[in-house]
Amino acid sequence: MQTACLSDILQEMPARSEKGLAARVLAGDVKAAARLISLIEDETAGADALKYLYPHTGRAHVVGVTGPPGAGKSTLTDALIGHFRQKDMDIGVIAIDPTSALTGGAVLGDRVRMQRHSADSRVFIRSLATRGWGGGLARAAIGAVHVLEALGKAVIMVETVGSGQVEIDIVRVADTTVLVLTPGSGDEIQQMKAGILEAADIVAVNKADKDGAEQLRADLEAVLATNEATTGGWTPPVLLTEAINNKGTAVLAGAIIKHHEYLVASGEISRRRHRRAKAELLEAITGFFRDAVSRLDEGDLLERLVADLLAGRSDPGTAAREAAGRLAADLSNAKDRDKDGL
Ligand SMILES: Nc1nc2c(ncn2[C@@H]2O[C@H](COP(=O)(O)OP(=O)(O)OP(=O)(O)O)[C@@H](O)[C@H]2O)c(=O)[nH]1
Ligand SMILES: [Mg+2]
Repeated sequence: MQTACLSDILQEMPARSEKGLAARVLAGDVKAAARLISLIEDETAGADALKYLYPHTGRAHVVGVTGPPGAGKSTLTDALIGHFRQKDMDIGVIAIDPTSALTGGAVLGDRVRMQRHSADSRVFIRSLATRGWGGGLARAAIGAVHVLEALGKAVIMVETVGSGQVEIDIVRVADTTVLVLTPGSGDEIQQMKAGILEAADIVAVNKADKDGAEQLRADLEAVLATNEATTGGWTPPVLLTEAINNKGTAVLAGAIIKHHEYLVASGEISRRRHRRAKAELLEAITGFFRDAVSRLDEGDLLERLVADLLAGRSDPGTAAREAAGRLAADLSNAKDRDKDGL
């Protein structure tokens, strides 16, 4: 009994400090934001702080910048920061690379390429490396976006390396998705047709200083023209850029702002926010169950059910129903604890 009380107290402690952290983020404290993103990244905590921040989110324009490795996403993002800063906008950047947790290399590259703005207090740049792909990464990315929204950023850019599902997950977070391609990637257009290209609101053909940029633009425009019906009133522009020479980047920045205006005027922004909230909710629900399932192994229930199976006293379906009943009870207890804590 005593240990249970102690563990309850220990559980409540981070909740209290996270409320303080949330208050500091809302007051514009950059260090608190960085600390909170670290908590979310480590998946150790942070959920409580997000609870306090959530009512203050949803005002930023979230821009996803995605594309194959080395396409120039970071260099382009760096140029875009410059243009948005000229319009006096506060900027947040989250650079995500699912492989960087292993190599550490790309994160360093992103930092170096965006360091031009590191001294600007109104630009917040953060690399995010999480252990897993898929759900965990998407959850951390959405969490980090919320922190920067609460911090008061007007534009939040999320850079992700194109890699199938992760990329699609991140696209669901963004209001505007910029796909960065380079000459030489023409063969991939057919493959992309079914996936990421359909999610692109703006396509940047970067490294336009190289051969084949015009051809790639023509090919992409041809493909995108056939997608028009699915994109409503917006046909994704295909823009030539040379990020290293800062060419075409002002036009790209303009297109991003124009797309936001289109989203607001057409009401499409509400549909996208609805989609985002739904994806986030489903992810949170899945997280609840995943955590609860992993805790099953801690008690003796699972072993007893396995013993029943082996002894022929039960079958997997019946045993699973019993385990699910226990999970439901656990979740409902957790809910009661939350209520008491408020
Ligand atoms: N020739 C040429 N090189 C460019 C251009 N833009 C970027 N680069 C170079 O391409 C390389 C990759 O640029 P990054 O901005 O790091 O590309 P990235 O897409 O962020 O790369 P990852 O995050 O590693 O996937 C760097 O060496 C850049 O200098 C461009 O317009 N033309
Ligand atoms: Mg990069």
